Amino acid sequence: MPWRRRWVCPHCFRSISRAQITYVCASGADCAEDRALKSADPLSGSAVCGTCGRTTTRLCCSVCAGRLPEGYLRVPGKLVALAGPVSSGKSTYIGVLVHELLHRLGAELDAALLPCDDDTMADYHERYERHLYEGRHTVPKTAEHDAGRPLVHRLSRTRRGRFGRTRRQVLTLVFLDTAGEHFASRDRMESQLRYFAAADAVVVLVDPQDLAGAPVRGGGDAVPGRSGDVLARVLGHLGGGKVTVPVAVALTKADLLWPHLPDNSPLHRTRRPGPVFDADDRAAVHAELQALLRRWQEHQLDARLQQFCADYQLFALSTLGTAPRQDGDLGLGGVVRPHRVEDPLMWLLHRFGALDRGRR
Ligand SMILES: Nc1nc2c(ncn2[C@@H]2O[C@H](COP(=O)(O)OP(=O)(O)OP(=O)(O)O)[C@@H](O)[C@H]2O)c(=O)[nH]1
Ligand SMILES: [Mg+2]
Ligand SMILES: [Zn+2]
Ligand SMILES: [Zn+2]
Repeated sequence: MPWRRRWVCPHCFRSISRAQITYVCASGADCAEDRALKSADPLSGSAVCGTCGRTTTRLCCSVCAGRLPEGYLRVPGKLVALAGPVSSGKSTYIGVLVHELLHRLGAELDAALLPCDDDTMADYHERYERHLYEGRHTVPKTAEHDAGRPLVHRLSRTRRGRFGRTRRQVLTLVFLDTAGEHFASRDRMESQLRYFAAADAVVVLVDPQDLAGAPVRGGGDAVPGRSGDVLARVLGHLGGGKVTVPVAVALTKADLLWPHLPDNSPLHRTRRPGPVFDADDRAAVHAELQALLRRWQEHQLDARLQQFCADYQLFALSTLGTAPRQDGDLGLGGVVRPHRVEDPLMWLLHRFGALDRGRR
């Protein structure tokens, strides 16, 4: 496989060349060397630390000092970015999705989720897991000044094709979990520009309470019409003309919608387990959501998507499975019971050719 000339750093989203990628010593506290090991070629596979003499395979971006995931130079994978307005459920989605991939879905899809480094694991626990799964409580609102590090994971899967051929596909999931306020103004949005410019796919979260005609309006922070504005801004940053990368638009908090939907609505169904993309189910859910948006007088949203995106799909998911109590304690006895949180990723894995062939 020919080496590429440039890579996108998954931490600062700058385009970096071979000269901007350096080895660092991985001995930690055992070694005083904290600078980049200059002379070694990043493509050589390893370098020896001149101070402690140990071999290291750890590569960093010399612009931001962020660590590149194992195997990143050879397989950068598809970078998936996340967006959504205030209180749309971004932090909860990250917290629950990563947990599901680590504990349940990974095995079901025969896929491995690898955190980029120890920082990612520590950040994940501190910001999400600790609250949701130990405190049985909602995650705190992301502070506006919080310039948190992006959470970088690699989801890799080996697809079994015909004649026993296998092919590895990697999604590099980069969650830059900023406060939703950052999407509220054009200025703030500039800082996120590189993030979206670097994305190979985008997941946009929408709180149904922000949709003007939805039967669930009235949540504390809800601003009818806001989702459409955010969407327009995000799409505007994805490219001058038509956005060509796949865009997954997901209504969060679908549990609020369920009581208002007929029993036979596809939004009640659960996904058939297994590493297979169910095209019929996908089409049914997408069509149902288009119909609902029309009924809620939100055809603007869908019209914008049709106008600006070459390739988009609508999803409805519930990260918690039910509304939390007023004090933030989780309902359902404190247990997180997600519904279809994996759907946008399943679609993207399918789009990037990483799932097995259907049974049909
Ligand atoms: N009913 C219901 N409510 C949810 C669900 N997930 C999240 N919420 C509610 O939505 C609130 C906001 O979720 P967050 O994940 O903090 O939203 P965010 O997009 O990170 O918000 P900012 O950090 O302010 O940008 C939570 O505190 C919950 O009260 C869900 O699956 N169902
Ligand atoms: Mg948040
Ligand atoms: Zn960087
Ligand atoms: Zn060293």
